[in-house]
Amino acid sequence: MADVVVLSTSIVRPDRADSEPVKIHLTPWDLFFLRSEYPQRGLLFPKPDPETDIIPQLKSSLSLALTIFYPFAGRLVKTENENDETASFLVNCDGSGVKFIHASAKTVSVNDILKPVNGIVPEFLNRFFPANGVKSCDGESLITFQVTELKDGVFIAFGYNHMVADGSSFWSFFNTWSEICLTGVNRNKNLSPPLLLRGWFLDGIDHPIRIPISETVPPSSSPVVSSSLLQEKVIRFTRKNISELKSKANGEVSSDDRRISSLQAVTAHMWRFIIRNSDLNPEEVVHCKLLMDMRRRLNPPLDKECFGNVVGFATCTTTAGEMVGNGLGWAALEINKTVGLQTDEGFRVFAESWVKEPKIPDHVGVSNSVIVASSPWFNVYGNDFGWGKPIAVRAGPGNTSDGKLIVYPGIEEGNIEIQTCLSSNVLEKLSTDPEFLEYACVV
Ligand SMILES: *[C@@H]1O[C@H](CO)[C@@H](O)[C@H](O)[C@H]1NC(C)=O
Ligand SMILES: *[C@@H]1O[C@H](CO)[C@@H](O)[C@H](O)[C@H]1NC(C)=O
Ligand SMILES: CC(=O)N[C@H]1CO[C@H](CO)[C@@H](O)[C@@H]1O
Repeated sequence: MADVVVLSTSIVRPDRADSEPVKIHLTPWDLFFLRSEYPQRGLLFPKPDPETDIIPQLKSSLSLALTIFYPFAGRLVKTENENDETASFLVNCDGSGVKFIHASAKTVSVNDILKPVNGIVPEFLNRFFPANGVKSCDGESLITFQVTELKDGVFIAFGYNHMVADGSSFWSFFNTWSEICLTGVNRNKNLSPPLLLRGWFLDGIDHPIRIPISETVPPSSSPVVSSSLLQEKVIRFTRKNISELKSKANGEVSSDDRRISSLQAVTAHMWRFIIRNSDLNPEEVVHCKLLMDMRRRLNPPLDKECFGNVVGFATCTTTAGEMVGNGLGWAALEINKTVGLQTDEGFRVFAESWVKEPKIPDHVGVSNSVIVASSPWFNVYGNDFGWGKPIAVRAGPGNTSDGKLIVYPGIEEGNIEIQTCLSSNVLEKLSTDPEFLEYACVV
């Protein structure tokens, strides 16, 4: 249905660049994403005043935002170390710029995205995203934008290299960009304090890290689950649903354990009902993987604002039988304990053993697992470029795998929305399961 016409493709460079480019060395957690696809997100906006030409405004403010967040305007540099068949990588902040696509899809309206048929995230949405299939190791623009003008709205989508930034750093950049665009900051003014980079915090680990060449090339075979069997729906939890789930979970555990958070209760609810509707044998092992911001968990902690990728994976493991035989409180407590185990020590031990034999996954999914990414605390709806706040957020293709849950704040304060990717039959059963729907609804 949707004809997407590319009107222009250009490179936006930072307003100014240093003559001596900063080089960012990559940690084991960065390199872990070497073969993963760019995460992609997009915001749906109302239609701007037809008199305003938004593209030049977006580009000039982007150029200023890139002057502050200069690592995004750099390039990934690969060096092959000839003597031992390894390669090393770094990000050279050389001001090369970012790719910016302007497109038009005048047959698509805002409601085609907000109220899709059967609640299934429509396939045409994929064509509004600029980095489909791009992997971190491809060495392209470290962030890519596509602004698609719709019949009655605008979709601003982007894909970024996860080795350069995690969600927390990405949204801080995006918030700065929209603010510059809205307020039209003077070019000569000092925009904001200089970006705080991470620095090398891994004592005893030499950098650049050397990785066997065989681990650094894109995977040739496609993943086990063909993406055609996968479908996505957005599941909403209202503020009331969340507080009810939280008190239910805490009510089911002993009084010493009553510190299960809202997000842990919501995640546990999703995980339980996905497993219940997956028809697994009781002995099958199931996982819940949570991407976590490690900044404040390191010792000494990194500043909350520190730019870069500082995520760790917390993996909670059980069996389908245990899961079905236990309640919400039990599952939430399992998650709570796993989160509590993510410490500075564990993080460093992982790094030390990883560098001895670097292994890079083709993609982060494994079978029978849910993967929880993104966060309800990101400032998504505060991004006003000058013609109104966003009306929805969606994730685009990019290692979308069976069990991927992308968590966002809802447009109403206190809500949580989860873009849920599952094989179509499990998704269908989940979204019609009355017990699941007691605390959630499909958008
Ligand atoms: C969950 O939210 C929906 C929509 O507001 C509401 O109808 C339902 O009663 C809520 N359920 C609980 C248990 O809070
Ligand atoms: C749950 O997590 C919170 C925050 O990490 C922690 O303070 C609390 O001790 C945890 N509860 C249990 C029972 O592990
Ligand atoms: C793991 C997984 O499902 N990867 C998919 C990521 O997206 C590409 C298309 O953009 C698919 O080909 C992969 O199957």
